[in-house]
Amino acid sequence: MSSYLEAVHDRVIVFDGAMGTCIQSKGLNADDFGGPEFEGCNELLVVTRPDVIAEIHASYFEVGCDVVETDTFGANAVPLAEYGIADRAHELNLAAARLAKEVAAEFATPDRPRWVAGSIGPGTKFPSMGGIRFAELRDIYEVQARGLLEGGVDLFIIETQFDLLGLKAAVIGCRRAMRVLGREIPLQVQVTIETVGTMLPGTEIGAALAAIDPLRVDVVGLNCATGPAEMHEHLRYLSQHSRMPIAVLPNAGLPSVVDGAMHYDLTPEELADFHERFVTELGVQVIGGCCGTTPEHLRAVVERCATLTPASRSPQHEPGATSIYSFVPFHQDASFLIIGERTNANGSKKFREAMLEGDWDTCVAMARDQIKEGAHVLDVCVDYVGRDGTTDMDELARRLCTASTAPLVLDSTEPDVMEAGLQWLGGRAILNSANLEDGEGEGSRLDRVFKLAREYGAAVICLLIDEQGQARDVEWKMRVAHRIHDLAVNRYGLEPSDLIFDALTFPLSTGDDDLRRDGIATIEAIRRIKEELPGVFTTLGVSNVSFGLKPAARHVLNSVFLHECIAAGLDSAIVHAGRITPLNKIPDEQREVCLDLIWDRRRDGYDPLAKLLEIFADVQATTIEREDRSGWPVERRLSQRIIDGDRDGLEADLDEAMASGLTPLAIINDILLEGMKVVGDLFGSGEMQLPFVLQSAETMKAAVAY
Ligand code: THG
Repeated sequence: MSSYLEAVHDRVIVFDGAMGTCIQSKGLNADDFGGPEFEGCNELLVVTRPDVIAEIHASYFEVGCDVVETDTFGANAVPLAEYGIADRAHELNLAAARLAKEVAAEFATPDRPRWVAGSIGPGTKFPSMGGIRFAELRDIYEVQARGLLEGGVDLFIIETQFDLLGLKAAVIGCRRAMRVLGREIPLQVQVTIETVGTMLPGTEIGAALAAIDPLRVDVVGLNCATGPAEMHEHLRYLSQHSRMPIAVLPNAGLPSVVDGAMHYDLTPEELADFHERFVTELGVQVIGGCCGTTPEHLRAVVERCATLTPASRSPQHEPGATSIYSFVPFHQDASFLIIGERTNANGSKKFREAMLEGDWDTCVAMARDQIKEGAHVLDVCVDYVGRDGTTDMDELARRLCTASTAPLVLDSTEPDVMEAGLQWLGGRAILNSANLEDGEGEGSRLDRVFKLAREYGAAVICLLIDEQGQARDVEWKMRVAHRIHDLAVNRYGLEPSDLIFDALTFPLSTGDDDLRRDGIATIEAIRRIKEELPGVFTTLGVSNVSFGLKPAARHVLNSVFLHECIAAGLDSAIVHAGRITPLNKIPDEQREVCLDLIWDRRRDGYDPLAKLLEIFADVQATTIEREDRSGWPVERRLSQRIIDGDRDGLEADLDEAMASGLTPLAIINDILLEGMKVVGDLFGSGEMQLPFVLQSAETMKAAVAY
């Protein structure tokens, strides 16, 4: 283990305070930056005024800080390009790291080491919003990380991250740099929670933790945006749930503007008060300061906190998936994890046709409808013969990464298609699926999917298929399950809770004698997987069981089969959420016949399958209607459209309003703007996230244009 991580486990570690606001207080001029065109580019100072930066580092070591951060927060090609010096990223990181290491060497003694953290900021582009592509950003971070590593930094601090996708690009970029240079150092990752209580796109702390945990970084934490008071609740969450040590580097309070300049009010003693509580009550192990904190702040923090003993924690790690908004645990207390099946080019004609036409709005609307119907997670499959799946996945995932509040299951036979999706998802996705169809060698499907899962921090659905095909009986299913589990854990370093086993079922609807007992084998396998492989989860594509039957019979058989599987321990299922019927709503006769079919209770003169077909001979499927708004006054329909961001049919409603005598201006001012006001309130109170506000704004724009 690195000496830094050993120290983190032994005692409280104190980082330095602000770099940026300290530089500002030095009153530097254009010449100090190397010319007026470079003024404000703090990262250049490591070559133009290394004395100033060295002095700041020294001022923090002098007051007793253990770690200083390099002056490289914005030293990657994206922010540097704003000064026309993107090509100097490597040079500046190398110089900054060497400079900080020289200062650290002056202070370090054999029993008092001092460390240098290579600072990696978020840059100025937002990959989740399409401002820059994941792969480009990852490669840019790799260059920065190589410079820092070559300059000798002791750890990376990926900080002030407001977009989980950018954070992931930074982590993967650092890992690639470490692999190339053959030197492993710890990764400390810190996100920024705004005063509204989420990260900038609306990311909750639980979502951030669930995305970061499977990246297997060494320390997780918070910095910037607010003072320590506003961080308390988020730190409490980390304290209760994070398996990693926790870092907190707050600003010196919320900034205010005094005489046209940012001003931070928190005094050194106040900062020390907060840190003392964070350490002794929440078990925080790494502390320091961000904007507005000075050596005087850190002196007080060191004096008060350096010798404290952090409270001991017993964090409850919860396995799950996450969108960039909120966390969904795999284990659902009162339900099963509902995976929506409709966003599938093979499983829905409507979805397939929309995809083939490039009608992505319809694809996205189908995703959102499933969430309204109760899906917790969405299965997304674009596989279609003759299409380039990576392009289709790219188009779809770039939209769903912000438009879907639910996390995604990337369903494809092609690992490249999965990766095209992963490159848009800042949260934690599930890969569907790995199996042993083509063995376990290098480059096999299982090998590629498990490597993607490790690199991007995804979970994996594992199908019980081996070189001989889909496992039919229980013993075969269990052999495959154990084999995949052992490979995942021992060879790929995945954890049991990263794995979701799919025991697979053949249709019970064919009448084929060979398949009659397949439902039983599936249920028994679910029970044994939960028993023999502790920590793993289970899932099932339930609708497969009823292929070929008419819709009404399918809904009932699917619902009854799902119920039997859940009773055996099934954690999740891929279903049409709106079509699952609770058992008590299914008439007894239908339920009994489905149970007889599932458990293969044929008797002389009684075949449950024949009986099922007979019962449903003239039953039509009931469809669940969308809320009927036709009775609403047109004013109410229009303002609701703005709130929902629903453009489908907008023009007809506008025509109707104008025909009723309302002027366009009155419609805008009295109806549409009322809707926007509601949107504003929902956003302000945190109930609506930014991308949905944008949808509403787009609808508003379309209405005004019309
Ligand atoms: N296990 C795992 N993944 C899977 C499956 C599985 N992914 C795909 C599939 N099986 C689960 N998804 C579906 C999606 C739709 C249907 C069945 C399974 C379905 N669709 C209707 C039909 O085809 O009749 C609706 C058609 C329409 O609306 O056009 O039944 O087992 N891991």
